[in-house]
Amino acid sequence: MRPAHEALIVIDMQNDFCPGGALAVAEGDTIVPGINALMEEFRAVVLTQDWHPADHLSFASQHAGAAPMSMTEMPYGPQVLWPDHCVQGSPGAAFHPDLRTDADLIIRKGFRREIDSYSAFFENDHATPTGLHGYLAERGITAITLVGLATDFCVNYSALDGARLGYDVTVIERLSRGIDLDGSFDAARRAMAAAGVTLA
Ligand code: VGL
Ligand code: ZN
Repeated sequence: MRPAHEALIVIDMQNDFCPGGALAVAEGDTIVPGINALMEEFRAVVLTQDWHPADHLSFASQHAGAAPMSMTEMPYGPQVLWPDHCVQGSPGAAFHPDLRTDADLIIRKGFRREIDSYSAFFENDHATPTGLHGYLAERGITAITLVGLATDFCVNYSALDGARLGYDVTVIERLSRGIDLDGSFDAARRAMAAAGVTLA
């Protein structure tokens, strides 16, 4: 059993990010058994859930003529326009049916129409908090292990924010899978390594 100051954070293990989903990550479903097993080791387990209104501005469908996976400029910076995914209350937003959901906390993110939220800690303006940092700090947690989807987006942003906030951050690559949009997978691995994140 891990010490009480370590938490496992399971990022966005939802149907829409698994094969057959709206924004499927290749082999996204294959990591579920390993994640379930790892939960046994941790005294603190947090799940995140991508949770968008149907008219979320990260959806290409909200921008006339925009193709999914194209880029746009938002007030907070560049933003990928995604296919509609993880719409609040839809089957695609539900956790993978085999994922253990007996976690301590579920953090929902991306629920404000105007702003996307990849990181478990901050929205994409890097300023609006999700509340996770306060939760972990109050529990005395100083080390976090990240697994889930997608390595190069939500896992990456969570790892970088976690390191910036002073956590000891580990990403278990065997229990994460990436989207890899224009080299984003290698770029994310390099950014995490440079930030002092342990890629295990
Ligand atoms: C994610 C794209 C859009 C993720 C969420 O979980 O990595 N990626 N929304
Ligand atoms: Zn999303």
